[in-house]
Amino acid sequence: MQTLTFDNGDQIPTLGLGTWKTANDAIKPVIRQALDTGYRHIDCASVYGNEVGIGEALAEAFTENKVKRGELWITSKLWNNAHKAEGVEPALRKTLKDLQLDYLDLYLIHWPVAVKPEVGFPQSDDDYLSLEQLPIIETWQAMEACVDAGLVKHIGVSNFSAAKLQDLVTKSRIKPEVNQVELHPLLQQPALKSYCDTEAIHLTAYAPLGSGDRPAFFRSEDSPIPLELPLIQEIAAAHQASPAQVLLAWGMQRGTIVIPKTVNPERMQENLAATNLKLNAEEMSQIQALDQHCRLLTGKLWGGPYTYEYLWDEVL
Ligand code: NAP
Ligand code: SBI
Repeated sequence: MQTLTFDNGDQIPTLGLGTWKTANDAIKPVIRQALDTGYRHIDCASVYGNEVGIGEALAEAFTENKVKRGELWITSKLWNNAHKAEGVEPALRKTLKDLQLDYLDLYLIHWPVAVKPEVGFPQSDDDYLSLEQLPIIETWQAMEACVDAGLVKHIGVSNFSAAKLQDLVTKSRIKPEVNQVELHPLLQQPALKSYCDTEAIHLTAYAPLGSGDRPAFFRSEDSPIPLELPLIQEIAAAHQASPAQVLLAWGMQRGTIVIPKTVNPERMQENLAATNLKLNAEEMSQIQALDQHCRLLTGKLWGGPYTYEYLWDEVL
């Protein structure tokens, strides 16, 4: 198992299983299969609505002595409606109850976007709380308290720009150790990567295969498809590997963690085997040249004060 190391020596497997879009009533066999295949890192979130099913799969695997808790890396995420200081620990405790765990390895603020506690998905501008009304540092201090309480070992963020991350780093007692963002050859985010490298913050790549099954709401008609890029297919053929393996190997070789989602047992095996594929320096630099700064999951899903420019600290 290939890993990256945290300051305290803890190790996160560089390849984990994504769980977004797998329904609660379908996820139990998927997690059981993943553990049997050798996955030791699962990426979860309360908003995916499937943590109960994941918890049942984990509990069964522990009872059957298939794997021990200490051998797993379990990440989950705080949803946007629980950013108020008093909402953070209850949200984490709900996730722990659903997952049937007594601690998480990593808990992330899912988005730098706050909505009112009674709102699940915002429908109108009135559903939002601005970052002036609810500064991220207040949420972060409640995350730090969860570490102090032994409920989570590491804390981090997701969908944070370098500017938002830097602001948090300067204000935090426990520094954010991970930022989970969209990363694939069409969206390489070199400036964010370089900032995270400097601060020793691990980057996790979501949608590392291009999120081909993302809901229509997130798609634009002419989006390119990373798995279908001719260069990716040529490199795959040269290594007798699959395009998915090339995308994942590229992500890991540039020092990021990848969390491909699949419900298919053969693809699970294929994706995990990408840890054995080594690309050469020329292939790495050819893939580097594919960057188009193209977000496949656009940040245009939020309203209120959370415009694209405000969210990503860049102009569209
Ligand atoms: P993804 O992993 O890039 O792509 C998933 C799609 O690729 C599915 O359609 C899957 O189909 C297919 N696939 C998997 N392995 C394949 C292979 N070897 N060959 C061809 N196709 C393959 O997309 P994602 O699920 O959007 O992202 C991964 C994970 O990142 C999520 O599940 C979630 O855990 C996390 N995420 C986090 C955020 C965030 O805001 N923090 C946002 C998005 C995603 P099958 O399942 O049918 O195999
Ligand atoms: C959801 F369950 C619902 C909406 C949604 O929008 C953005 C993308 C996202 C997310 O926030 N994290 C994901 O993995 N997908 C998502 C998930």
